[in-house]
Amino acid sequence: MTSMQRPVLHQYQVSPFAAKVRRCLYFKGVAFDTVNYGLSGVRKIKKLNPRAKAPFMVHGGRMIADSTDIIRYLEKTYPEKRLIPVDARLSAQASLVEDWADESLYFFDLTMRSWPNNSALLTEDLLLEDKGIMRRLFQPLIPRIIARQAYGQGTGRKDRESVCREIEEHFRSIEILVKDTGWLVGDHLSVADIAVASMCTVLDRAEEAGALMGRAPALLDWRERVDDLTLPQGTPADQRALV
Ligand SMILES: N[C@@H](CCC(=O)N[C@@H](CS)C(=O)NCC(=O)O)C(=O)O
Repeated sequence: MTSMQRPVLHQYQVSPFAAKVRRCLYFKGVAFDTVNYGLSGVRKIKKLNPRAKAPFMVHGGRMIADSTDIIRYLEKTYPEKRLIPVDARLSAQASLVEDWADESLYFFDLTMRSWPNNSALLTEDLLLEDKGIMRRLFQPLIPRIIARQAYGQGTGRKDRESVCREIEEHFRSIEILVKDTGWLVGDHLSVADIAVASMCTVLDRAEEAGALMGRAPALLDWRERVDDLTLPQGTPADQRALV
């Protein structure tokens, strides 16, 4: 293990991208510090990360932005417990699955959680760090801001029935992929499992996605396996998006 200082993860705590990085750190047994931001922290984030997005990590005088790049950095810096397969074909598969989680599943999360029946929980989650006037200012705007992001990407333009049908198909695909070895890629936990499980954890907070996952036993078993290896022991179910 490196003798450098502890990595510092700058994050929106509820972000599935931050969760993905934290799970890698837990799995690798790397001690780290966090700096949490609320929605009112965008200006502070921009000063440290010109892309103005979180998570980003500061370590050994470097700033690394984007969860995918952070994990590649962690893999190089702490290679002891690998999360990126050595085999080129498996590594390519893991990379594609990770990108699918980040760029497709994420927008199902934004779409479904901005629906009126889910938006109170979404608002509560996103305002975890915001207090006072900023909280009151953002509160009524959040579902619309999130729905606009999902609309811009496209998933948010689809009717509810199509969105539910598509996410159910994605859950079925996950079940098929984990059937033989227990893992999405190859026969070990990889970054692919961590990226998809992180998205499933937040998707679970949408009533409809939670109900569909509840009818996917192989997916639930696989999530338990991933959680056992990548979350602190004994994390209660309702804290799995946050630790
Ligand atoms: N590709 C990035 C996505 C990060 C991302 O979209 N973060 C969101 C929070 S979940 C964010 O910073 N949004 C602020 C913005 O878009 O201005 C990653 O993997 O880290």
